[in-house]
Amino acid sequence: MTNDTRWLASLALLVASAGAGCTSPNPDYDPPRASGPQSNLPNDPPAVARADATVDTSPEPDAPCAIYYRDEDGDGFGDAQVSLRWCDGAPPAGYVTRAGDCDDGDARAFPGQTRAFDEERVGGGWDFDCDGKATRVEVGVVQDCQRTNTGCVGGGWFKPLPQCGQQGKRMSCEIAGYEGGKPICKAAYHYAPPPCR
Ligand SMILES: [Ca+2]
Ligand SMILES: [Ca+2]
Repeated sequence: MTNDTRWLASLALLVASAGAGCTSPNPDYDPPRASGPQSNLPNDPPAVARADATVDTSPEPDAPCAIYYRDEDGDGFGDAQVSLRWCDGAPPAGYVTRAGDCDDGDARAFPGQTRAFDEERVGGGWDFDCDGKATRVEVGVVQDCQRTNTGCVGGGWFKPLPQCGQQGKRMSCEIAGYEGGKPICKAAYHYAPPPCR
């Protein structure tokens, strides 16, 4: 080894030892995050900022237009023949979103009605649940009146059992008084149509 080569070897050793002991921070190094995607690329944006990169600053859209139906009797169902298109949010007074009322002048008649009635609809007919049919609700055949400790039981319809809208003979059992603390029952007769819906 010549003097020149010895000098070059010493210089190389000095450079290597200086690099091994370096502790200054590297400006291009990002420390690892606690969780989420890891990167040490310079100027890497935070994960949260990337997730919310799109921000909707447009104004709230107008309320959508809808068709509303006149509800004259206030039963919550409107007349399909009387409707309007409304674009101002809340429904206009006297109008509802549901159609299907088969008699908008009689609040007893609406889709889904479960009660039955023995007085005809205001608009005529006996279809109170708006299913297109007048259905007679179960009509019991007449039974003798009997008293219980608290009242009277029995009564019912005489045959032939009437159809909706037809007059039929019916017997009811009523309390006429008390004897020894127990009710006295008597039969009462009347003619009426059966309950229908
Ligand atoms: Ca109605
Ligand atoms: Ca019906």
